[in-house]
Amino acid sequence: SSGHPLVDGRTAQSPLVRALRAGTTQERPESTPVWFMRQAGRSLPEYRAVREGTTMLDACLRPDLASEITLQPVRRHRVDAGIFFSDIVVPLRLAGVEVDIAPGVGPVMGQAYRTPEDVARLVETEITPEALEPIAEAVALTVDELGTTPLIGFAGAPFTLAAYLVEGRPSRDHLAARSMLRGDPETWQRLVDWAADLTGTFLRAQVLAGASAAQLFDSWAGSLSLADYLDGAAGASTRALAHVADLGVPAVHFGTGTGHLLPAMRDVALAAGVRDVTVGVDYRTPLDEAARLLADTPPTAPARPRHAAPDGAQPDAAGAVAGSARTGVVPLQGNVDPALLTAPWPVLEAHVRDVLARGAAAPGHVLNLGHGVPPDTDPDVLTRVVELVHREGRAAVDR
Ligand code: 1CP
Repeated sequence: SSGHPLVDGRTAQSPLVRALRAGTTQERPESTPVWFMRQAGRSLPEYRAVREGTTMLDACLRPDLASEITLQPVRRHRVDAGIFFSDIVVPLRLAGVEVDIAPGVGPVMGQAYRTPEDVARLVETEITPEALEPIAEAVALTVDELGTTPLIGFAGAPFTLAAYLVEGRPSRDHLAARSMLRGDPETWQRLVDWAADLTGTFLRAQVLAGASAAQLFDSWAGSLSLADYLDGAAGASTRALAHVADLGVPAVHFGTGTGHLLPAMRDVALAAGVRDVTVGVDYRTPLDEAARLLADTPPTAPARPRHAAPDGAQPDAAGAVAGSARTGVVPLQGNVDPALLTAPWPVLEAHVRDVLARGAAAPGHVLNLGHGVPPDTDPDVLTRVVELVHREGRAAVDR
């Protein structure tokens, strides 16, 4: 293999990349692509076996392990994409910030960053190019193995990262973070701008090393009102995505509980100069309703692509973006309810068919869960969902 898989054409015709580009090409792939957030991890016995004796963050920084864990669900389920095995707090660790992932809990910081002085010290840290080497090496190993299957690189959005930093650990309502956002907007802005560059650097390293798409996870953005999102999170997320906009990869912007934020999340990515924007939708908002919400709230600023198409696939990219900007509807990713993975198969099957039917309302659809795979999921159920989607997606196109 040589060069970047998207640029040298290896992944450009994959169902995933074509679905993510369908907003500008207006061409759906013949079968609906499917992958699962948190497809690697505790639901897989082979994951538990290779992770044994290694902490989560150490596993993320060992290229052989990170690559193997990324490939496991692709081999097992035949999903249409790998998602790089890492975590949204890895760039913090790479910058030397004290952070651990506590089993069964999630990211725990060495301290909570709550005062202007805390934040002033934090923003002095940065990622050196050498610190990114294990990430680039793991991605390169992985895309060599994946061949024509695209790898999705990802990073946490500044708000979600800042929520962990200010709270110091996982929280439900993110009260301390929201208090800083409104109570000390200057310190807050310093924090999220720093987080944007940190997480953007991490994402860019993955794309440069061979990821064919980028996903920004703003998992906790749903705890913000639209006004707080626009004032305290959107600008920093645009700043993060601007780190990859010139590279020409499609981007997915995902959050949970974000029914009220979907148009704003689309606009954040368009404002960064990302040409192919997909919005990730959680299980609470049916996809046809999400498409309607996006259509009813067209982008506020005209989309202006900053770059040429990397593979010459879209000669009329600027005009196509203007088209999608006019209607406001972009491809959607989602949104099978993870709770139904443990329901009787006929219930899950009917739900997946319903999600596929509603996904037809968007110019492109990537089937996924509305949030991550729960750790107690039977992996055979996931394989069965992949088989169903591939069968049904094809039939839907044939109709
Ligand atoms: O020991 C273990 O097995 C740790 C469990 C685990 C795993 C497998 C954590 C801790 N992170 C991960 C990997 C991970 N994290 C991936 C891997 C790739 C894949 O999807 O297969 C990804 C994409 C993430 C991203 C991530 N980490 C997010 C965004 C996605 C989401 O689920 O919303 C968030 C919020 C985190 C923080 C985090 N890391 C780990 C946990 C349990 C959490 C959530 C904690 C909380 O509830 O606040």
